[in-house]
Amino acid sequence: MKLNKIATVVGCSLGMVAGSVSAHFQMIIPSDDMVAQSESRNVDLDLLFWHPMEGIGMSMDKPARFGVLASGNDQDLLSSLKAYQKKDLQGAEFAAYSASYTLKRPGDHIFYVEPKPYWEPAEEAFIVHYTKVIVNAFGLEEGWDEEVGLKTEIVPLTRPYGLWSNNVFQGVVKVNGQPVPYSEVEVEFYNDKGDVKLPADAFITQVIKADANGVFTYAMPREGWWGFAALNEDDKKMSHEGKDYPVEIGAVLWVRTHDMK
Ligand SMILES: [Cu+2]
Repeated sequence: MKLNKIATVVGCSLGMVAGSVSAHFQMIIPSDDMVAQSESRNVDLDLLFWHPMEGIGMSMDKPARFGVLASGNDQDLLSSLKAYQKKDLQGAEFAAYSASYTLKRPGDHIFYVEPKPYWEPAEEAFIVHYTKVIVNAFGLEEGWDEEVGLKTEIVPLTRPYGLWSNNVFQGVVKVNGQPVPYSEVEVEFYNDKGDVKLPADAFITQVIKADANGVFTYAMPREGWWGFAALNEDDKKMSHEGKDYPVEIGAVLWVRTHDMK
């Protein structure tokens, strides 16, 4: 536990050297984003707290909530989580979680996680990233635009699977169910193989803003997993060692693009 905490601080100071202290992303990466009738019904989910483009790991605690919304049913999956150690691109190990889920019915499955508040010493703030990913089961394209009802949430306006590289993706940023005008959205590619060359630090995290209706737009330039993190400050503060600090609430959504071959 203590070692993990030290490793976390080291991980984030590395991020600071690279100039991207804020680019933490909660992640839920499924083994498949579209499961056909002919495929295995099993989906493996990887839960990480990471700097996805730089491949810098951080350790995460067991989440406060983890579940799936499908066909109008909200199912608690917290007890299915298994802790494991995930190696980052530098070869350091960090606490992560995985889960396995068997798809039973056709339709869209919205997997979501609410992590425990993470104290970030470098920012003197708590971070809570409410994170979603959508898996389509057996071709029935229904449910991807449902709201889970998280404190903050990106609701997709573009169907979040079956996306080509270079497609434009749009979503609306909500806090307490209401769109947030001009909300800041950070975008990162999950550079899991470490093969993306970064000409300057500004390429690590793309920064965009939602419009007056809370709608953001981004075109994803290559195949793989892309994370969108809409960041806002909670109206409540949290206490750390007797002092109150701000809480960054992030609405994170992961989508996968595929190259046209
Ligand atoms: Cu970090």
